[in-house]
Amino acid sequence: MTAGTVVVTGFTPFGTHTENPSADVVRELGAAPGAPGGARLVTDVLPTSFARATSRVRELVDEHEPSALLALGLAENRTVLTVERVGINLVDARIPDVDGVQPVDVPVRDGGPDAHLATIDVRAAVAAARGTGIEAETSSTAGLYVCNAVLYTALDAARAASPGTVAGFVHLPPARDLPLADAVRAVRAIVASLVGQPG
Ligand code: PCA
Repeated sequence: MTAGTVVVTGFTPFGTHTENPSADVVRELGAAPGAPGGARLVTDVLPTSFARATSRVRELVDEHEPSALLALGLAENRTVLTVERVGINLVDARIPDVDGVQPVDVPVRDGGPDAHLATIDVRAAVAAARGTGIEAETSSTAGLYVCNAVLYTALDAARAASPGTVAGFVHLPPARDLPLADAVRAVRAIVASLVGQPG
């Protein structure tokens, strides 16, 4: 079996942030020669917009039918890399998104299941990140903002349109807690773990 296509996404800055390490990691991954684990890598930086990020994720799944989709985002209040276990069908935005939209207590998808468990091997992803020498943990909440909406939507889209696709989400702490080079190495190792190959 070949490693197939892996889609890795980051997010634009949002709120008061002028940078988003998830976009920086995605740009570095896309620019580096040799995709992790021999996969065909597709990278994209999503706008931190509920409407545009979720529709783009659906397009990426439909267009590439990837073997794996890994979305990355910034968790401003965490100090270590976390691999999310679940996306839930609820939005409660504490700040407006980049389109100025601030949904409160609405579903990600009307009528969708309450939650989707991540379909990547979460423990293997944590182990892969730790194997590069950094701290990493599982997380049981991706929040109720755009990151959770993207994880839920990726899992929802994969289930409907591309059942061979596993999907998951990694929250990165701010760069002061995880320098860019370390984050890139850890994410490369996670991507390699998704396709069952050494990094
Ligand atoms: N973090 C936000 C949205 C975009 C990002 O990088 C979140 O955790 O929902």
